[in-house]
Amino acid sequence: MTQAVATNDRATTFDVAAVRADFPILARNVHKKPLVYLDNAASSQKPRQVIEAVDQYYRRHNANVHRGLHTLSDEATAAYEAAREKVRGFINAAEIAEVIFTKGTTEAINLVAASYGRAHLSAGDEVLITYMEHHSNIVPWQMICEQTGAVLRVCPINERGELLLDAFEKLLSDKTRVVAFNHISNALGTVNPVKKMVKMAHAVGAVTVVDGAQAVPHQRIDVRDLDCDFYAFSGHKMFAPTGIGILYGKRYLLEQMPPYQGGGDMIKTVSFEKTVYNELPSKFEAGTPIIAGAVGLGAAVDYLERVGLDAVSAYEHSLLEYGDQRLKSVPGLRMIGDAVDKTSVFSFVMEGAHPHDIGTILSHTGVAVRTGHHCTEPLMKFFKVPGTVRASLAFYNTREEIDQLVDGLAKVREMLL
Ligand code: 7TS
Repeated sequence: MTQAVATNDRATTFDVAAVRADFPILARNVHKKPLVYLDNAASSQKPRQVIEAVDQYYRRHNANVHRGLHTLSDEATAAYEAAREKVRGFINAAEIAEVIFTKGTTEAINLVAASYGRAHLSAGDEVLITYMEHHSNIVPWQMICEQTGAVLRVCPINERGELLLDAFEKLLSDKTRVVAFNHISNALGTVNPVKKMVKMAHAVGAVTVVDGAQAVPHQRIDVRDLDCDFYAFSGHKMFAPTGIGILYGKRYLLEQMPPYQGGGDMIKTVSFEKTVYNELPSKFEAGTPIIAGAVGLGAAVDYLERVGLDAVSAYEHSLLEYGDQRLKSVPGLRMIGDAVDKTSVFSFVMEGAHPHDIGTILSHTGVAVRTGHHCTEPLMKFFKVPGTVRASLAFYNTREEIDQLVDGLAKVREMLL
């Protein structure tokens, strides 16, 4: 099953059989059929290197961090901080002070909305988001707007599922304080021109919050090159455990921001009269952190660095082109989201078949997809659909698996139409 993928600009070969062998779950059967896992945008599978790193941590090093003077606590602290340094290098942040561990993308965005928002927004200010945001990049901004009197603005999109950049520019003004948008849409696969949008937002003095949940597993991220002010992502979508994620923020902004939560670790000294907060990044990490999760995230970063994100992107692009062509030949299938710059997601509806029924039939053929609104209800309304069927790729997927999806859809037609 080894496939050699030659890319246009680099003679990269990508050994998909070798990477698949690292993911134990891919060997299992579902409904007596080999699992075809195409729900990677919801959560990715974990390579044995990540599973073993977490296992080793609990077997050999488990203790609380930053506290004990004993060996295990020192080892746990070293492992936790080593993971932070790995993530720093992975996204090319300038320093570890700018890398905050969170529970995931949702918590990272809530942290910025609550902390930066409360400190900097007031009545009449504006927060600009887009039509294609995940609920976790809509609701926290609605909440803070409600509390501060700021106004939420929404950048429209076209029928292909691309942002209208002219409208984006018109919506920016000296009232805009925050611009929050995703790097890649989870429901459409649209890749947004982040660097350009950051530049436009900065031109009116706004800070930028980029939701990178769907970008980090698929392409190399350089936060300094993007020049974004904040960048949020989740470990579990990039082959690491659930419950761990990252908020990157520029130091000068994080320094101005009040803590998000109070408690242990985020303080230097506490008295009933006055508490002095800790330095970055601890200021934003109250309480016992997700230590094993961070260790797992560090192992996932090592894994991705070893496989190589450029090779991953090139391989996934060839899968996307193959799948696009195959799926568009399925009678009655309408692709939702057809952006020129697109990655890793096929979102579609089929005439005469409800997405949930399609998902159920596919599951019985061993194919796992997600169906529904994908936490993007306003986007579904825009496309006038109740939801879609979404097949989302990772680098361990193959052309044969896409063929199985297409065969499954033939079965759907047989059974429902
Ligand atoms: N932002 C985007 C673009 C996402 O795709 C998701 C999760 C989140 C934020 C929230 O991430 P979390 O890890 O904090 O939950 N997206 C999906 C999905 O598409 N299907 O299930 C979860």
